Amino acid sequence: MRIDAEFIQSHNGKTLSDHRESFAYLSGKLDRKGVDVSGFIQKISKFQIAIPSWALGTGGTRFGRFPGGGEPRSLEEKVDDVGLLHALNRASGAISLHIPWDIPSDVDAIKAHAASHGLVFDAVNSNTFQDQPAQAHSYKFGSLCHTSHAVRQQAIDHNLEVIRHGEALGSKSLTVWLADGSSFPGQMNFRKALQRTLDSLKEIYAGMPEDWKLFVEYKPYEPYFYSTVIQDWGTSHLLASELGDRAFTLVDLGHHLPNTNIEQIVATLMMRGKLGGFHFNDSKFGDDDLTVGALKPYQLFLIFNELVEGMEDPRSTNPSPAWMIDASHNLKDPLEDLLQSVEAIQLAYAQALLIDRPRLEEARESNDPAKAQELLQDAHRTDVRPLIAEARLRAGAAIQPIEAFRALEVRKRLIEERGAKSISTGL
Ligand SMILES: [Mn+2]
Repeated sequence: MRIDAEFIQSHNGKTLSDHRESFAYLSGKLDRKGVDVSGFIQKISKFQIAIPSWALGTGGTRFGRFPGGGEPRSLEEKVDDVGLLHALNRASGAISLHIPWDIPSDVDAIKAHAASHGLVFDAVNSNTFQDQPAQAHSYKFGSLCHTSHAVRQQAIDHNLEVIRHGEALGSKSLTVWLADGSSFPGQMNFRKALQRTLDSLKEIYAGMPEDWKLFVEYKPYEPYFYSTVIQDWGTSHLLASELGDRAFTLVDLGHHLPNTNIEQIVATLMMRGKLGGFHFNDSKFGDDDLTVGALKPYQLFLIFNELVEGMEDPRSTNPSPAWMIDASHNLKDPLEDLLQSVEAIQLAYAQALLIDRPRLEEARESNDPAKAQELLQDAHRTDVRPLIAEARLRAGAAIQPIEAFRALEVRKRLIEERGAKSISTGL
């Protein structure tokens, strides 16, 4: 199904006067503070967040999965779902595919299909964390780090194949996340495993087109529980630095031990010009993959404070990072969850844009932590929702995406179209 512009317009009509009132109040306030409100809204509109193909179905835990029905049954339908989101918010104009789950049977057709929704293909993701039915060797004891050359070669070849699929689709980057690790002390020779991983990544890097980037993701534990080969940002940064200029670290918010200062990691990577990509989600305990901003919106804001500082600094050598949601939806409708996630990202970004940077720098230089906190929290406590809604309105999207999604009974219609038992590939 598709959402037509007329429906969105008429739905917007219901809340338009309310919206106008709150937008006028906020923009008047910001005007008086010297904020260029129009430029601000343009920045928000430009900020596009990729949706991963695996987040469109109901996620599971290791104990069970409770699908809600109407899940996309094919790559075409996954593109359709991202198209629905993009029609509602005009902020999710890219889809990130996972190979082998999403190998297109007809590349030109799927490209045209995506373009008809206004979508492009973001980073492609390889999978060496599961064995596929026709596969010669098992990844039970690792992939790029494996003790056996044949297993490593199979994993390298898979990544090269993913690059070829991505090239055909117009992607410009490959994200590598490895499950490689160990569950028992003594099981793995750390030095050899890391060296073999670096050597394997070198072959993948050499197989990338000149204009491609390689993103190296890290994670401290899970699925193995004693060690992971790429455990933290330092290890990822080491690998990316050894690989070359087109290799970068990718930060996934859920891939940190509790209380890690992620914003400081972001700042460090941006200082080095090595922050390549970002996976958004939220968590209480570990890699919980919850809705962005559901638990720690202030932390998300502090992270965006560093991102904005890095992005707006004219001396920064860091390329614009690739933004993606990486979450799993066990309880909510995946599409509603994604709409909430995109909005949470936009809110944190907008609040970070509002920080009075010259005054913040002044407070820092004069060692005034109370003033610095006042300035940060003044931005964070500003209700910027009318600005995000205005950005959507100007782009032809819904003032209230979830309300529109529900008014149109999207899920009911998807279930009618695809069935109550349709299951999407995913995590
Ligand atoms: Mn991730």
